[in-house]
Amino acid sequence: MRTFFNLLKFFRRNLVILTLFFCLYFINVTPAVAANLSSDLLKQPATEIKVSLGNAANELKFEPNHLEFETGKRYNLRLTNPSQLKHYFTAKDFADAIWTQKVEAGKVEIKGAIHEVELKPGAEAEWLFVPLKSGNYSLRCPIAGHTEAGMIGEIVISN
Ligand SMILES: [Cu+2]
Repeated sequence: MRTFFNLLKFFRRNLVILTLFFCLYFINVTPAVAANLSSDLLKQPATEIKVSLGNAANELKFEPNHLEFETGKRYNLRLTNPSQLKHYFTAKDFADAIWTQKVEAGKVEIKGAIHEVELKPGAEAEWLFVPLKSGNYSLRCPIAGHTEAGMIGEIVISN
């Protein structure tokens, strides 16, 4: 019983420090995951998946509008816009469930978290990422009238 009280006293005295360690642990999860991924997974070739934002006939839809990914695999999502309209690839919850290595467009590479990609007419972009969290996520183009016209999609991440 005395040991228990001593332990309790120890915890109370060190609560601030313990809390701090706990916080640091969570803050460090993403960089730790990234470090693990970069060591071996990023050397693997990425599975290529193509998605067209709109089409040559200017129909307001994603082609395909259903995407499937698996956690722990590396993907290269190739986005194209063959239409004469500007479109967005917006999937915020999906973006939170993946680790983005980079987004490449033209001669530019953007590293770090990405939540939304805008493609002007004729534009192309490559999104390299590794899904981390399984779930069903929604995709849409938030330009006025586009979501309403059916420019929506579903993204499934499975384990
Ligand atoms: Cu659109």
